[in-house]
Amino acid sequence: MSNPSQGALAKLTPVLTKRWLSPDAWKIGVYERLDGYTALRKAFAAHPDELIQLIKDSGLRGRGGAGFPTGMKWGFIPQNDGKPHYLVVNADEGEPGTCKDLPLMMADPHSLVEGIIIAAYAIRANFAAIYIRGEAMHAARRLRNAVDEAYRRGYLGRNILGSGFDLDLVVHSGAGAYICGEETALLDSLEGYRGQPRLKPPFPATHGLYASPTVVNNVETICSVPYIVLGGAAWWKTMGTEKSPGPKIYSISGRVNNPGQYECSLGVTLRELLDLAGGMQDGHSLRFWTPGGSSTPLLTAEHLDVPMDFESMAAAGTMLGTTAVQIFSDQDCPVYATYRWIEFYHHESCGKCTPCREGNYWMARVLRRILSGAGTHEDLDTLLDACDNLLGRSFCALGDGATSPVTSSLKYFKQDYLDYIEGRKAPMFGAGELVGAH
Ligand code: L3W
Ligand code: SF4
Repeated sequence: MSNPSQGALAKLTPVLTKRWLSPDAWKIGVYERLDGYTALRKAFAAHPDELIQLIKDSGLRGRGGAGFPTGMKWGFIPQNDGKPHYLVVNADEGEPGTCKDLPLMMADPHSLVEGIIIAAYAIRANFAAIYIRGEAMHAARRLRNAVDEAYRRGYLGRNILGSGFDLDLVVHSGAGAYICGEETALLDSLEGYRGQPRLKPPFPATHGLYASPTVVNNVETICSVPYIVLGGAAWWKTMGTEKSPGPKIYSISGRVNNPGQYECSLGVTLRELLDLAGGMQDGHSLRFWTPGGSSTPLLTAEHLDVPMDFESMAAAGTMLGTTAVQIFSDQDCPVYATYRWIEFYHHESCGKCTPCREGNYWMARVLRRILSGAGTHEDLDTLLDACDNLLGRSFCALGDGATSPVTSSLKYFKQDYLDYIEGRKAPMFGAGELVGAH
């Protein structure tokens, strides 16, 4: 294992992660001693519109995968419309490889609570909810504890800190469905219905929870807000790139020595992240990787020096996504990895639209046939044809995302597919196991 170089360490920008090494920072007394809830007091001294403008000026972009400008989203909420407004935090972190919101909520739950109060004040919402994935019971318990503490200290409830502003906050656990990370499926689930995506437009900004104006933001997005309030938009923009400003938590998993979360300015490269993560494991060399979860097209060792910001990743033919950097080596098979991801999409497809429901079913079967040594050259065309029928034709982003591993692995690793088809590679499954492909 190699230690990170001084150059790599200098790439760390601990902003959202700065309290992670402080013992008990999740308790409200410790959080307050570490500057907690000072941003809230500063925010209450400002007009809500000034806060929306501040977030616009900071250039903060959504940290859930799409990178939509946060201030613009807040600005969409109609004012003086006589309707209730809602803030919903998407804590349904489920994108394969993504592990940044859960550690953030475990280590520093009050930064989320504080960000929620400020955001709700800015958009004039008196009710907020955190929708957390069902499996994360430990994080839900920690959040509920933080919410109780905040009520007891007067940061939640009626007339918060004498501001005249009221806010109630609930923590709602989902039931473990990936699709409920899609914002409109999440809203349906929160309303008590089966979680399935709604047609967009209208967007949640005008027709969200209970058909009222609603902001849905990712955990990391909302946790960024108190720091921007304290440090200002100009300070925030000293990190990152012109169009992708600020710090970002990159979660690194796979064939590295020190997997984990590394907070760096947007635009850090994979080479620098690998250095921070202690390098590749002994005996492994980089073969392929995801920049932001399995819904973002694979990259290869050619892309070690591409800046990991929204624009540069798009120019490289992929997406920044959730910055879930999954590292695969020369000992990993891109065809098998693709199969496992498609099995995941097939399992998690909500079944509402035909391209995704049927497309993922058939792609999983075809991939398994190839891996069992019974594939044909036509199977590669069938896979691409299925992707053509999914991309842009699915009802929501899950179907689009499922095409990413297939098209990108065929782009970079077609020879691996041919090796199975032409018998140069030993099958992964016996022919009898094909029956299990459903
Ligand atoms: C008002 C308009 N609001 C857009 C809002 C919209 C949403 C945000 C982004 O998918 C991606 C996906 C995953 N008026 C608006 C408007 N908005 N136009 O802006 O919208 P959109 O449609 O670009 O993205 P999305 O549907 O939120 C997110 C990718 O992220 N991803 C993430 C997966 C992560 C999870 C998880 O861990 N829970 O699911 C990874 O790559 O594939 O492409 O708020 O309402 N005119
Ligand atoms: Fe459901 Fe898949 Fe269609 Fe999305 S794309 S609505 S997950 S079936």
